[in-house]
Amino acid sequence: MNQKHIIKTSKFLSLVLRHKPQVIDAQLDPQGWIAVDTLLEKLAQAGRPLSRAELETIVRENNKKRFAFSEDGRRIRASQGHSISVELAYVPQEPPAMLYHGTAERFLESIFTTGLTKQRRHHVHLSAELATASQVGSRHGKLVILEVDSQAMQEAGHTFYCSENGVWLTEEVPVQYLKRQA
Ligand code: HQG
Repeated sequence: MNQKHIIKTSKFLSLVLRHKPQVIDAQLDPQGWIAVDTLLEKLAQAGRPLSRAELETIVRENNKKRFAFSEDGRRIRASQGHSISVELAYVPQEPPAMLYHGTAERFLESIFTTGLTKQRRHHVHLSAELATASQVGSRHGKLVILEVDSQAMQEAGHTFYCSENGVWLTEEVPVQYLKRQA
């Protein structure tokens, strides 16, 4: 598998495991899992054949560790980023004192009116690393980095979760905890 094919397949897997399992006539369980055998079978039937070894390569090499196998290796799911309803059983965790959110300049007016809201996902996504926030924000347009006072939020009773691949998640970030990075 070359790099291009890996990325293309990985994007298709994100679609299936986060947003639209129906595109390959598959179903996820309430926690977002699907049996690996079923997934491979459905992919083949949909004309997108993938071997177990190729799937393992994708899971291992994915730059953001978007997918995870169950402990016994029989099931797979996306670690975060779903738009369909799943219960990932995240455990609340204490965040670093400050987190970052990368976004596009054109969203700022709205963000500084209502705060960061989760849009079509289940949470607002934040990162501990500036580099990650920059990448995320650049996808949307002219990059702006927002600093989130996660310490003050936590003290005020907001809950934070950390996904298996290190993305920080929370319900919303009210305006008073946001600052545009100079
Ligand atoms: C913005 C990727 C207007 C928000 C990344 C963002 C991440 C508002 C966009 C993960 C707003 C939503 C998530 C408000 C938030 N008014 N705009 N009140 N509140 N926004 O893609 O955080 O590659 O749903 O700033 O790496 O960009 O998929 O969220 O620009 O971890 O694995 O609305 O997606 O991961 O965009 O990215 P998204 P995001 P994957």
